Amino acid sequence: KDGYELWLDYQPISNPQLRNEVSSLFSGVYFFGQNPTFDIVKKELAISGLKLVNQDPVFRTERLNPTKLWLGTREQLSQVLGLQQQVEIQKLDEDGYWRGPIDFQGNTYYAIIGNKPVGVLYGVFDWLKSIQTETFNLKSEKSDYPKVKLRMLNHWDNLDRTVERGYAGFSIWDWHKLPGYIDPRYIEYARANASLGINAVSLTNVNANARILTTDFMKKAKVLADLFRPYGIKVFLTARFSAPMEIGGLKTADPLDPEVISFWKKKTDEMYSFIPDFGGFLVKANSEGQPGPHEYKRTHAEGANMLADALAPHGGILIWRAFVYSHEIDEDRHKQANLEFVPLDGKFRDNVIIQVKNGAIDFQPREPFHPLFGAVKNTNLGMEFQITQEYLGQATQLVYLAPMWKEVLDTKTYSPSSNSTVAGIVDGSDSNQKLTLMAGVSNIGTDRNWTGHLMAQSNWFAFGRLAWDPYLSSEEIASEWIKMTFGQKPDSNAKIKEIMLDSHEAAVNYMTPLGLHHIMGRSHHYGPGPWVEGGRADWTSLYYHRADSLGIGFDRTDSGSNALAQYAPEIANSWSDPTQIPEKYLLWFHHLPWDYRMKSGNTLWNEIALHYDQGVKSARKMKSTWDSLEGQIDPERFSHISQLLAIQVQEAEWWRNACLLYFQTFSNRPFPSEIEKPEGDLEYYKSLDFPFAPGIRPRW
Ligand code: BDP
Repeated sequence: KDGYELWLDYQPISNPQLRNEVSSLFSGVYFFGQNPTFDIVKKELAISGLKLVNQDPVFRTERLNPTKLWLGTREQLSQVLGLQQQVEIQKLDEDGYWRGPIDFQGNTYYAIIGNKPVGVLYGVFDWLKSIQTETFNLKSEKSDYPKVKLRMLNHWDNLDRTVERGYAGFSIWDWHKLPGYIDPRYIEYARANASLGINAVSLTNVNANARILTTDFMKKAKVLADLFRPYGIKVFLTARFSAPMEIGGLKTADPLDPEVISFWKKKTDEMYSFIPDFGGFLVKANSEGQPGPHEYKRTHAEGANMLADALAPHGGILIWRAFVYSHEIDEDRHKQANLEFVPLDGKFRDNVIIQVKNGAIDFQPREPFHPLFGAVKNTNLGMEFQITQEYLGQATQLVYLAPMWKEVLDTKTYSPSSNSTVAGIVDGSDSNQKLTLMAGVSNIGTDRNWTGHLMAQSNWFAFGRLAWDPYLSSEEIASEWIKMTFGQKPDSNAKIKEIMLDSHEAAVNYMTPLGLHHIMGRSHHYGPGPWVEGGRADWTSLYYHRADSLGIGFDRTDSGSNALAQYAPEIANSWSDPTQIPEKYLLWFHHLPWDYRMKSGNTLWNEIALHYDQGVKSARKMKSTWDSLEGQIDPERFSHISQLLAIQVQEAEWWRNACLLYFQTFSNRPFPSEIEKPEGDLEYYKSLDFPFAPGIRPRW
């Protein structure tokens, strides 16, 4: 067991009643129509039938008895469904499904019905999941539909197969061998995504290479789009704003220049000639050196709308990232996206989505939600999470990210209405936006187990589940994943779940407790680097922690950068008060004295130290809990995870020791007595060098 099968490693059912029921359903399968998606469903039934109940499905050509399992769209089944039921199913949106028993002419059939073929595929995956998790009930009905329209993976994959911030090997897109060679992984990848309801993928890095828009590369992308289509997955590509100059021979990329407009129109038309259902472009502009409309004194809206207009006749979507900040602007980086985008609210075309990271800085272990959520009211906003663990231990650490994402999704924004939450804005229920998006920066690569750390598969899974339904709990998602990955073993599963649910808080504690942020090693972001200084200020740690002899933290209240004013008054007011702000965000918004009294009664210095130490203790507990499972988990996966947890414990100690020794040079206070003495001194930790840390941007 090396993890290649992901959560689709259908393990034999032991429960005899369930086995009989499932066997019986597999013994008579009838499809009410034919299409490429149903061919995929058939394949999935063949794989799962054999593995779950050791039986090949029997596909019948006659609809009536002895068929048992009926599959089709609502329209295809209209003759056997009551009117009321058809209406109910229709309400489930275009990607929704219904499954349950249907009585027809004296017999009962089990039916899986979608509004479209892909709904049937989603319904079948959900049904198979209910079998894997032993929750299937032959007699009960279940219906579901995705709350978010575009459920999307963003690959940061370069055309040379390196992956920016990738920790699981190289890119799975073998551009060199495409279009001629189809790697079987492409299919496994599509299958895994479809099993979660992921319906869009952007194949290339946001730090884009214009070459992807050349005819040769369009032919390559077409092969992937054709493969993914029956799985309900649309392909997007990243568009480099300067492409008109790089591959179009123009002297400018000014979005208002007629030749530039015509370049993009022609390129887009050409793209659609290869991929008729092409999703659209994803653009990073005027951010971290990427070209954009500002070079021509044009706004983000002018840049985005020009591309959106090229896509609109084909039904395409333009996704424009809000991750913009510049060190030339003397303004807290936290504020820059709102300063740019709030004045443009309402100026973007209907087919534009602004893709906003979950927090205003950059995928930190814990960030308060991005203030664009709630501040912008007439623009489509999409969420961008990072599945790859750039700032969260990369591929050596087990950090289950659902609790972090949920914390953001569940937060109240108090705007547009007093009950609004981030999830409600993202899924449109609070914002009324029709075009909704949740994107996740992928953690997938060529490693056999796809994600480097086997447990990081749970983050791909959790992202997909939350994009489908942002109101699911981290715990239920973990339970599903564990059962589907490790099988039905109540004792060990409870322990794995405990490890997963503790892991995010553990990492926050040993990396960036109490609102500290961006204190990782320079450029690779691996390990601690609170001392990083020099060069561009907003890429140093000192810019963010602001430790000095008086205290620590970034003052973002009205006595400081006043970033807090970008939130609704309910938040700004209470978070401006250090006694009211949740302590987990304290130093994000406040610079406080080392002897500041925390709610626990400890001084701030002692509290910081105890949080770091608690992080180490939690990591050790995760390791010992895992090790107690020896013999209950297959040896290959047991050892893989056990070894990585040993590294995680060392890294947690390293983080604690390095950060505390460094901050102590400012606080000038002793460690609380219970803290272990660090192994090395500060100079030792500062001297550590990682020239080959994975996932580094080649040019940084
Ligand atoms: C940062 C990464 C950088 C990405 C950038 C982005 O360090 O590699 O290019 O985000 O999101 O987190 O564009």
